[in-house]
Parts: sequence; C-alpha cells; structure tokens
Amino acid sequence: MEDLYPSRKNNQPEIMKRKDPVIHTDRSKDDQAPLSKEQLDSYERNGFLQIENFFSEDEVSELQKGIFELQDDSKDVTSDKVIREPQSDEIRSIFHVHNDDEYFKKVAYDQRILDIVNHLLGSDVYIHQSRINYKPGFTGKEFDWHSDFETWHVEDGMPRMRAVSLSIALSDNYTFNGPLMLIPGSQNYYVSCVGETPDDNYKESLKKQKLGVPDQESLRWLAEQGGGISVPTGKAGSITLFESNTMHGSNGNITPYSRNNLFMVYNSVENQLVKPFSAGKERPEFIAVREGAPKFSNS
Ligand code: 6CS
Ligand code: FE
Repeated sequence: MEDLYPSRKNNQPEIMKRKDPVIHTDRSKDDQAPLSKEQLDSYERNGFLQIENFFSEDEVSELQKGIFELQDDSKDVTSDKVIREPQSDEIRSIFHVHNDDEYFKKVAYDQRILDIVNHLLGSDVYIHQSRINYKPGFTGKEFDWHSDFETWHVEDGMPRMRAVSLSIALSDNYTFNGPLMLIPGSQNYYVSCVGETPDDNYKESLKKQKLGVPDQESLRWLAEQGGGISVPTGKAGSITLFESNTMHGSNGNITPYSRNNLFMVYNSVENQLVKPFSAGKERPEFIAVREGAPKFSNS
C-alpha cells in the first residue's frame, strides 16, 4: 500500500499537507450530528473539541473508583500492559482496559460517545487503543510533543488519518497540573520525522517518547500557524476529542494535584491496520488492536 505519510524514512524533517478530511461525514449532514454546528466547526478548525460535564458527578465517582482500584490491583503486577515511570516504579499507564475490564468496556462503548465518533469518522468504528494515564501530583512526568497518527502510521500501519482520540478527564484539569496541550490547526499538517524505529521501540517510547517527536523548527512553525497553544481546563467528567494527527503533549506535574484520564482511540473500520509503514514487526495487540475488535455503528 502506498505510504501517503512517510516518516522516519529520511534524514530531514518535512512538513506536509494533510490528505484526509478532518470530519469524515459530509458537512451537508450536520443536522444529523450529535454535535452542534459550532462544535463541528471548532473540531474541524482546531483539531480538537472539549465538552464539559459530559459525565455526571456520579459517573465520575464511579470512574475514579474504577481507575484507582485497577491501579491498586496492578501495583505488583509485571505485565507489558502496565507502564511505569522511567525513573521509578510508579504506574504511568495501564493499556487495553476496554478489553480486559468489564466496567471500562461498558464505558468505551457508551452510546453517547459512539454516536459522536461514528459521525466524525463517517463509518462504523472500533477501538484501536485504550489506556488509563496516571499523572500523580509532585512526581508525574511529561509527554513530549507528538502526533499520535505518526506513531500509529509508522509503527502500527494505520493507513489514513481517520481516527479520533477521546480523553475523559478524571481529575480537575488546571493549567498547572500537567494537562493536555494542543496546537490548534496542527491536524492539517503532518510532520515527517527523522530517526529509524528500533525493534520493540514501544518498551521505551511508552515511558518516554523519542522517535516521532518533531524537530523544534517544525513545532515552532506549527504553533505560529495555530496562533499558540491551547490548554482545555475544566472539571473531572469533561471530555476532549482530538483528531489523530493533532500535535499534543503535556508537562510534568510538580503540583499536589494529580491529573488522571481515561483515554480511548476510535478508528474507522475502513482504516484498519496494515503492515507498519516504517518499522519492523507489528506492535502487540494491547497497544494496537488488529484482531477481533467488535464494530459499532449508529445505524
Ligand atoms: O505509542 C502510542 O501509541 C502512543 N503513545 C505515545 C507515547 N506516543 C504516541 C501515541 O500517543
Ligand atoms: Fe498522544
């Protein structure tokens, strides 16, 4: 299959134009969308959309209980799915929760969410990746700038930009506790990065990503074209939807306030994974679903 978004193949970075729509249902069908025209405009223009109070207070309490129970149960577990911080044993992420845990499975396939992502992706969808990210107060570490799509394309063989990430805030997001930062408009440009992907790169990259982090000049350019950097703050229970190629990252957390979220990636069934575009072997199923994913539609 043709590589429309080459990266980690050349020794010079390059900024290319996006070759896929941002919203995959025709805009003439806005009136059938579970989002308002303003929300769709904003997602299309900025590459992300925050919806406050998406989950009720009761739902948030249940979700919080769920993530902390799982964290506690995983404390002494040695598993590739449990990612620890680079310098300590603290849990940074737990992967594949939509599959391994009945409660999170129910959340992942919440009909309100599916209606939105079905519309944005213009097809049935399945979950490509899910994880809980824990960023504890005082010690939580950063995520450097990246486009998720770049990694999924290069390392997982995701052909097109037709996936959307959903982050459910499970603690209040302030500007100062290491919240998600996004570059508005960056979904429209693809930064082809340098560097060759070693085997089993994920063992390192899920602790600290190095490959697929754009060069400083490209990042500066992206921030300039987007008029700066956005930080959606708000209460636990809000959600942020962001397009697979939107450039994002987050700072470390030296405040006393933790920042936790449940993160799920929905991919179009018409965009299923092929062979990695510039990495050797496929990453494991718990990071990049290939088989047996249930498909969900809004019809
Ligand atoms: O590897 C992944 O699939 C995800 N994790 C990181 C650290 N970067 C790319 C992507 O978001
Ligand atoms: Fe990411």
